[in-house]
Amino acid sequence: MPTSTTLTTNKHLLGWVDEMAAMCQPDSIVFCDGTEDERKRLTELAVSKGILIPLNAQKHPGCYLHRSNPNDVARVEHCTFICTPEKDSAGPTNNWMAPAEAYTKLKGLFEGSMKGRTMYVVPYVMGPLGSEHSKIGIEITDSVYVVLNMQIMTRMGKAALDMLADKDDFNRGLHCTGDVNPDRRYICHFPQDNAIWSFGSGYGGNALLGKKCLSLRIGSYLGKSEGWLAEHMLILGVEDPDGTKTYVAAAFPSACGKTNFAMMIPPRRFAGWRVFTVGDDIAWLRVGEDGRLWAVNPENGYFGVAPGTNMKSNPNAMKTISKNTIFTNVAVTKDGDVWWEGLDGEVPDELTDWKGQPWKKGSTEKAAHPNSRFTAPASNNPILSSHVNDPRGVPISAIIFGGRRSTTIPLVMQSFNWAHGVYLGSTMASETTAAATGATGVVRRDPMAMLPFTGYNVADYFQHWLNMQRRVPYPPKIFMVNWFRKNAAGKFLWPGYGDNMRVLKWILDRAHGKVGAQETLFGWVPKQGHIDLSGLDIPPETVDEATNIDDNEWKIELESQKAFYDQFGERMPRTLELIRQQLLSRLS
Ligand code: GTP
Ligand code: SPV
Ligand code: MN
Repeated sequence: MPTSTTLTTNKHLLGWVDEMAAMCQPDSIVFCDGTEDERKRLTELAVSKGILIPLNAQKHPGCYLHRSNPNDVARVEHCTFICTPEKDSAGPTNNWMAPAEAYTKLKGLFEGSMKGRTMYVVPYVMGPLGSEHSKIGIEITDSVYVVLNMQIMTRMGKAALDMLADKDDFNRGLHCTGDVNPDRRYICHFPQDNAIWSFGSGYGGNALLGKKCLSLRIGSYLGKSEGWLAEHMLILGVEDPDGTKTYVAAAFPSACGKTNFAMMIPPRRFAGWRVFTVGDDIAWLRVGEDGRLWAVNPENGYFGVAPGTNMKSNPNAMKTISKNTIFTNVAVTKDGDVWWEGLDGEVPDELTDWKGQPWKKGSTEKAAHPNSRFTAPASNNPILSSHVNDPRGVPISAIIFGGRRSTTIPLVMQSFNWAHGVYLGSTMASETTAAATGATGVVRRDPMAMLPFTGYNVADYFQHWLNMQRRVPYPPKIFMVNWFRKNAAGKFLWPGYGDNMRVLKWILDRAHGKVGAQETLFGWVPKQGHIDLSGLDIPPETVDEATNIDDNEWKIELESQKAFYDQFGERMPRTLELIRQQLLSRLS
């Protein structure tokens, strides 16, 4: 079936769509224009097919529930491949397949895969419209759910085609839900071809190709060659009572607090302070003409974790998801409203769980899947920064790395310098979460929160980070935080959420050179009294425990970092291993 559309005459695009259609053999092809009319039509179609379930229109106007296949509820790292000619280009932390082998294998799966289905062609832009730094992608998909999510998460439709004009410079993304068989699930990246082929999953980062696949894996590869950074970072702005705005970017692994931090409301003690969200998951960082590092959020919406979101932990998220939101794998109340573990109020006596089964209070099963999510437009966010569409982005004064660690890592620490900051990021570790399939709660190294998202050899990525210092005359200061340290009884020591403002305030003061700090063997930490604890109803000893640095724990930590570095062999930058050795030698 030869392709026709009135939306574009781009020969490269039309030729490629023809080629993909010849392989996938859909019944029909639909080019998406991104209009409200189209959204309504596709939503109605999805409802008629049971792909979307309308929610209580009084409580959640314009909102829908989607239940995914229970075997398809998170990113699948073991099925995610970087396909480069040389295995070494992907490095030891990525799954690798030779491009020819991957294309052959996946052609076998895509062949005839859209028979009886519609092929949607989804043009989208990651980054502000019209910006020379934005990236254009075309995602071909057989999933209406994917189209509707892409419309929220990206600048999608005609605007993207207009921006592309007749150029050949776009990411070619091919996605088919297939039969959702976990044994035939592949997320393959071809950095040299600027292409992504994803088969067998309809979920999140596996299927919304603009997000992790293009903006991070392909993005990081492009960043390496073009001199910028694609990072798994939130971006936020803080305005102090005098009106001065400071921007920070923070990398926390999946389900470790980015959305919450990006939407934070400062505690009452911080009257006159305001936080603004620029982004909650991805940052593209470039050197500005002024020699500072500037950050852009390539996304246009939030694909956020539902469990734990409530009016106390994240009121701005609750407002953001109050309308025009797609919920995936949450539970439903009797009156058709959403529910998840950690939502405000009493646990309802009866629910329909994420699989669509009856659920009773007291059940040992979770009602909502731990990785259940909301897809909400950024424009719903009451504290959205006015700079989200600014092609320059915002200037970054501090970079924060943070993992989920119940021991060892203190509440906050500042690096001695850029290289030491890169070392801190490179050795970051975190307990695994439900955002990816596999065991949860296992501590693993997750450098810069990018372990699953670096599209090339992580040793080269470290070198790229080190090299950035020469490109950035006025670099941000680098910090490490840990909101997740626990006491012996397994209880979080730090209250977290809005109270993280207290730590952020110290970070801002340090970035502006306003306060001194205490030197430790491993980094700068706040002096006694420099973290404002007034109005916080936890004993000071608890905070001491959260900020404590235990030499014995650190000795184990530093020694265990070696095995992680060693796997990179000769490619590993010596600078970072020398910093590790120096820290270790100062201990003994
Ligand atoms: P991805 O979208 O997967 O990249 O996750 P994220 O980094 O945006 O994580 P998010 O903010 O959605 O938080 C994930 C989980 O961590 C939720 O269950 C939160 O309730 C919890 N969480 C977030 N911030 C804090 C905090 O400061 N302290 C504690 N104890 N938990 C937190
Ligand atoms: C993450 O896992 O870091 C996410 C969700 O942000 S997903 O889009 O599935 O990657
Ligand atoms: Mn994420």
